[in-house]
Amino acid sequence: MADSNVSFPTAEYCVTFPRNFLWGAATAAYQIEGAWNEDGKGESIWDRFSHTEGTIANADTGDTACDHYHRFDEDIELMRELGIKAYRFSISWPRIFPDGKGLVNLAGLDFYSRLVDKLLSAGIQPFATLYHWDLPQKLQELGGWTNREVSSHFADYAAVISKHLGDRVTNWITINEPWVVANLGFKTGEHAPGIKDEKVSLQVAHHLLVAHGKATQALRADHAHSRVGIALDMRPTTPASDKPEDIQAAWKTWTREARWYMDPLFRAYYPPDIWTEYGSKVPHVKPRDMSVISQNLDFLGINYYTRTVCSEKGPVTKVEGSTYTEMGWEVTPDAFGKMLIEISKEYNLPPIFITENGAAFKDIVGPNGEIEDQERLVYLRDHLLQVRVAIEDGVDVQGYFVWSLLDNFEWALGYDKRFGIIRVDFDTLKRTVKKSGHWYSSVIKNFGFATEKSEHELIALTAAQRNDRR
Ligand code: IFM
Repeated sequence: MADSNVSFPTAEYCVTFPRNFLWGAATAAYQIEGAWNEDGKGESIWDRFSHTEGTIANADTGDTACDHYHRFDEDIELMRELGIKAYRFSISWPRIFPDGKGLVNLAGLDFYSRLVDKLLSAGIQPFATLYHWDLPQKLQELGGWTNREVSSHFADYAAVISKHLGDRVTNWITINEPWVVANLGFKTGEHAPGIKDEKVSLQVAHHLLVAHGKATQALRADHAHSRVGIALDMRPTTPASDKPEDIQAAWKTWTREARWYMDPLFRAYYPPDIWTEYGSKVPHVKPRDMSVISQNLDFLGINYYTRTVCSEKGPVTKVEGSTYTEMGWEVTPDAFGKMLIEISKEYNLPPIFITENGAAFKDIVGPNGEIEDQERLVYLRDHLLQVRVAIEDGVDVQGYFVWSLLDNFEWALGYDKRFGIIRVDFDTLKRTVKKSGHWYSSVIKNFGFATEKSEHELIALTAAQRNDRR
């Protein structure tokens, strides 16, 4: 790999992380693998959805994506060269069970077995996610997540995966972003399977939590040393003003999106205030469900991208003076650090991994093919700084996974939104490490990074960090 061409600002401060902090990168099966119908894989709801006209920008599909299925050796080699210590990937359920249940597809298991072996031989710890949204289409035909039975099929799938990979994989994430699955898949319909019904979405959210609980038990059954967590997308909310109505709007949004999952997982109940407000839309909960959902976790995965500013009239989409990513998401690192500190005080949490954090920006390819994605670099740096601040404040953050290793299929938005620290040319499938990737590599090697002496950063730095002066 070519030498890093990262130039640092004139450094006044060095932000250093604990030596055992785990530096990772994340992806998901449907977004990168391609090979949608190869080697016995079944159809997923995302195959079906993306093959349906009018669902995805530019009519993009995940049919080929980054072709990681055939190029995983190259991708792992790139990670090894960058010094990445952990890789969070997801397993495609229909690659293992083409019908969602019943017969196992050995070729699918073999793919993930080879992937894990290759990771371990490169010195990279695998973090496997069992569900990153690609439900087998055959299960959708039985009602998908609206059908409680699917949570039992998920546990059976978890057991098979644990049996075959549990000798080599220790860290598991059951479900990625249940709020997104329930809301974009079943309330707004922007995601597969494209249903628009709030009551249904609340039942789906409950079934996802039950599925998480059952899968946790299944993963631990064969391998007592398994470490299990869930990845929650968390958008802290800020009231648009001091008006009580705006403050209440912010609290309600936070409750619907975050506490609706945090409370069942860590307190064994749904938030009573919003439960009452949902009225007849609340999910049907069976007597033992809350104890299945709330069993101890080994870690909490947090996916963070932005905050939401709330007013009584709804979310504020443009905040004066703020910068925004290509997703239209406000860049808000301070809200990240603050949220980590606040939730750690509010809940009795296990260790935290930042299981996703990153940004989509337009990449400009230079004359020699280089990608100077300074905006992404700054985004990552400022968010990592907040992770460090939270650690200093006593929050037990043990690792960080950049989203994403590769540019990939950004769901309903197709390939236009690039999140990778490695560029993928979707015509040739050539990979090129971006400036942010070289920078991240240097962070890993140096256990931290130099930062400019800006007022913003100085305010953020805690007293102890200030003593880390070079
Ligand atoms: O690409 C997604 C990922 O699949 C889940 N978390 C958010 C990312 C960016 O939108």
